[in-house]
Amino acid sequence: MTTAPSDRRAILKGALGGVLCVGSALGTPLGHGPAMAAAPRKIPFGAAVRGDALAADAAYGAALADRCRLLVPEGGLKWPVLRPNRETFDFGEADRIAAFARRNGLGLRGHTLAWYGGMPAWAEAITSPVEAEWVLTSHIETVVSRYRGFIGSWDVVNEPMPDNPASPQDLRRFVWTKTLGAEYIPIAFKAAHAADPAARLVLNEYDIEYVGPRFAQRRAGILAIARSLLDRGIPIHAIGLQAHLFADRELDRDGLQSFLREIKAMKLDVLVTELDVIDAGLPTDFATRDAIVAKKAADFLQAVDEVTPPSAVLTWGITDRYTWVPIYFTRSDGTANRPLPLDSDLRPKPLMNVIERFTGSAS
Ligand code: 9MR
Repeated sequence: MTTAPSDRRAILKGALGGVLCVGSALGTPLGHGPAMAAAPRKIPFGAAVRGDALAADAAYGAALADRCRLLVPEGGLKWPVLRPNRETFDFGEADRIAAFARRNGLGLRGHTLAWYGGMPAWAEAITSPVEAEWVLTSHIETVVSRYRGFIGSWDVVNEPMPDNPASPQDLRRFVWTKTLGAEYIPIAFKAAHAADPAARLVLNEYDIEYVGPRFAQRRAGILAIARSLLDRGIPIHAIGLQAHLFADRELDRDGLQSFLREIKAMKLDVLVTELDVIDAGLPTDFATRDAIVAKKAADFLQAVDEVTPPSAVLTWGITDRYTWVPIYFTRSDGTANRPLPLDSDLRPKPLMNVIERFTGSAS
């Protein structure tokens, strides 16, 4: 759930007569000189959650409830889970996660409405533009309106850029671009807005924070999409930085920050939506590895924060017990990956401390 800019302002407790002042989350204390000390700000911290693990593993649920202010289903709202066939919507897993969030007083984000990943074969087989627009918009209408008023923000379009875009206008080839071209993006945002006018609508992307032409092109592509939506008066509220960080890749601080300045100039929010640190190339020793992982995340968060404090920070999982990373990035030494804030025994690692300090959730 994203927060309005006003909610992102930290309350600064004035030492002078206990006066309460409201000031920028990062900025200098307002007003009265050295006596004012900045209290920690509050940025909602959340994590992606797996429905099967939640059902089977009580300690995992307790860790999520204890550490998070919001959750996002890691798979429960994706097309292959919701749409086993054209006629059916299966909300079982998403509803169980929503019920868990409600029981524990947590917010929920929605992920995702239009994404190439794992589209069911029946949908991928659509060739008619008219049918494609109907299937896409009716899906969005049904899913978004089911959680209207509870899911506060949606990753409407996820990963629109190809890995190596030929130009900023290049888009990933899958059923919606094959049938509707670039127009699938405004169609999706308009449908999401119609289904829940209060929901914050997010364009979510990965691999935009590194040095090199491929990453610069991906940043330019995301900016072009956002600009085009705004120019047409189509609602978009935020850019999601997935932030699947590679521990051994160099961040392009300048490139990332000028990208963020453009987003800020468009008056869009920024969220960190899927933070984790891929440790496949790091030393075996846990303490060394965990320290490098934490430092990479801290460097990234600070670079973002210097331009625009994110309205939420979510990690893609809470514990190394349940992470997507080994699907693609297993370690050659045979030890398990350690990309997330809690280890596989649910003990906090230095990454947890970095996030708690950054979001103010430790205080
Ligand atoms: O972590 C998710 C993994 O469990 C799924 O198998 C996979 C396919 O649905 O998606 C993973 O999540 C991805 C997310 O939806 C989009 N950004 C990249 C994430 C990691 O691959």
